[in-house]
Amino acid sequence: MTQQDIKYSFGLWTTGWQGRDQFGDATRAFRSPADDVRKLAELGAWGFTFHDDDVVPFGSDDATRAKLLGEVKDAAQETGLTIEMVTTNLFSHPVFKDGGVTSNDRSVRRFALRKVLRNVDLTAELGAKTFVMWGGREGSEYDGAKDLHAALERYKEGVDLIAGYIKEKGYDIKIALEPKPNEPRGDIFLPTVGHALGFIAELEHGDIVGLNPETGHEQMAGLNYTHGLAQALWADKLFHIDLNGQRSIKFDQDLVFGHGDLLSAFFTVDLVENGFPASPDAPRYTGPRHFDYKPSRTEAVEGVWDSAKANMETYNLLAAKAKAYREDPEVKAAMEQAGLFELATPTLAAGESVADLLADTSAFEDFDADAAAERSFGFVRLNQLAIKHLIG
Ligand code: 3MF
Ligand code: MG
Ligand code: MG
Ligand code: MG
Repeated sequence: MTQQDIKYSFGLWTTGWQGRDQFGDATRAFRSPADDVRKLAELGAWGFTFHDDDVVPFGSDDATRAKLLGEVKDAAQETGLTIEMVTTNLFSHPVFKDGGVTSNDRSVRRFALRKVLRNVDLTAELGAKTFVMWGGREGSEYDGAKDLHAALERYKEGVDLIAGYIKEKGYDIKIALEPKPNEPRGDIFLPTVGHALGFIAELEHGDIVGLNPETGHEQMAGLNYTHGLAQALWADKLFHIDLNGQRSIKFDQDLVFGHGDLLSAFFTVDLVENGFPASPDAPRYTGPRHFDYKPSRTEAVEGVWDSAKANMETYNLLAAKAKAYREDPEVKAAMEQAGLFELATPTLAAGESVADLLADTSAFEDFDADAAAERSFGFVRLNQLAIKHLIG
């Protein structure tokens, strides 16, 4: 893929964020989502995404809804931008203060499901192929406040109901769950990629349910985003990505991609653009490079667009660096020495059985563990080559 082919998309809630936070009011005026679509197109984006409430304020009547959605659809048509993903806001209105599909209040759960199903219909109508579910309010502050078993049962009931509806309607849509450890809830259910993969395995309709991992969310849990993407790919569940920046374990910063852990961002881009170095047949991510960031509230409108551009520019720069890294013969030799390709060789030979392994004295009885322990893998040299490509 050349840089020109990279498909960038943005959530309308990103550029549209007015800067209201826990401690301060909005620092920017409201702009119409349709105008932001036009501006994103001008900056070179390929697509966009939105929550129902980003475009249609909660509680709007049908005529207002049709009018506002029409404006965004027109802007998409006019600019050629693709609406690639749609998602539901089950977190802003106070009714969702104890969650949507896992609220202790059954009437809220039924309302949440109706809000989601209506949005699934809209997703199909707009031709978007991915439906993200971020359960930001699905969780608790107090362990005694929830029957955790029942909460997971209700989560499963909700996701299976939605996935079952998608199948019943014959929609060409996949669900992508977005893990996050905390914020706004003290603890959010499905806190990490691994938890979400475990959850999907228990679903009835898990075949159309995958993941939308976000850089900062994994990093808020102290985890490695690239490793998370890799495991989602390995499970064939990487349906979508939310790229942004985060500096260590703290509140959700939603910085520009690369403005957090830059070296980690380099390896994220390397994986997404170049795949696994020793596993050419492994699943690859083919979806849009989607940014879910927040233009810092210190910025006026020009800073909003500077930051939107910065996401794409940083990604482009990292893609070029990662390509050069992969093509560098010195890197290839260092990878060889590091045993990267050796790891792709199955541990048992083709047709070899456990009995054969047990009978192989060279594997154990005669194995010189001390000699093997002397191997220097050269990981530091390999990493330094990555650094040289990144900042050289
Ligand atoms: C919050 C998020 C969400 C999700 C969105 C679904 C508001 O930290 O990341 O953004 O990405 O709800 O796409
Ligand atoms: Mg987020
Ligand atoms: Mg975030
Ligand atoms: Mg996100």
